[in-house]
Amino acid sequence: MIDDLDRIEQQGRERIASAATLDELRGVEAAILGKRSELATLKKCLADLLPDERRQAGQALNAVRSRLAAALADRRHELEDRERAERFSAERLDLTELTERRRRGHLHLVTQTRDRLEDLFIGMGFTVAEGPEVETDWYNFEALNIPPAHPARGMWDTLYVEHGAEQSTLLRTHTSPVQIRVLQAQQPPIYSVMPGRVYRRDTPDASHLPVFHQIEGLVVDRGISMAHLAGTLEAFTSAYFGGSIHSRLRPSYFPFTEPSAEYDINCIICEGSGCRTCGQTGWLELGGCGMVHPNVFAAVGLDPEEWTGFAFGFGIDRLALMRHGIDDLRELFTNDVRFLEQF
Ligand code: FA5
Repeated sequence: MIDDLDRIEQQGRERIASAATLDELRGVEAAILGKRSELATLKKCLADLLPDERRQAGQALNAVRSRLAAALADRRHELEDRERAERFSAERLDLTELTERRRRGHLHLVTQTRDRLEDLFIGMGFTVAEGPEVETDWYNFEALNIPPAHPARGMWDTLYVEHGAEQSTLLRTHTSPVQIRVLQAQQPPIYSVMPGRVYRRDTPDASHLPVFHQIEGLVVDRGISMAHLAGTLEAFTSAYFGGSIHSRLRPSYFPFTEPSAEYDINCIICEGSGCRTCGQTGWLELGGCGMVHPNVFAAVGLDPEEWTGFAFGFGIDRLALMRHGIDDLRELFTNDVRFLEQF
């Protein structure tokens, strides 16, 4: 039996050493220490031996069993360490390599333009305010001197939200309702710009999108005149476009300003000769403006005899277009990375 035990231990150690994975090792363990192993069979034979022999053989058998169990445990630790190391190296992420190889993203051109416009107006002494994109009819129209059924409502093809009374809640069609919110929240003097996203049922083309961005401007103080408006727009134009661009104010109509004007610049795509971006006119309309209408002051309880002001609303997307010589607004939102990464 002792010879058998030596052989079993020898063979057992060889099998343990050659197990290459934890799964294989579990198989080896069952084969050398399990119920059907040679050791288990030998243990059953102990009963046939004389008591002295049985004790000796039993001790020898238990010693082999525990040495094999120890060898199994050592090998298990070795294999666990090796498998863990292999898993770590397979899952390893070299972050330094990642930042070198993959280029980092950056802000979208429209966001960059909005930030730039904010900086520019802050530099001119304005503060920045924001308002909600889902608005009530009162803020978007009524408080701006556009009562229900007023023909001027046709200037903004409106998207309504199913909330409250019919047509009482809408996606704001311009940033002008934020003028009202600013006028309600603070006392003049006010020098504020209000950027944000706006919505209209406009069919997309080279210069129109159904979802676009505007930046509203509002100045309310004593003794503000149209000359202040023209001077501010002039200063803005050269700060934003840098000298080479000419602008004009064209008489227009907005219910919330009187007098009103359109602010146009000469189209930089065709340099004034006419193209699809400027609708063959040579000029691109960037915004509306004018002197705040007395009815707007009345809606927020300000005395129009005491306070005067001007307001403007520019299309941020069109400003981005003209500054970077892009000929189609839709390019901004097809999100082709090859296009966007140029800016
Ligand atoms: C307005 O929205 C007025 N609230 C502007 C205003 C504010 C006037 C304060 C007076 C005082 P208008 O609908 O013209 O006006 O739009 C202003 C600008 O938004 C346009 O000149 C244009 O630059 C931009 N814009 C208008 N519609 C679109 C569109 N569908 N896609 C992209 N830009 C647009």
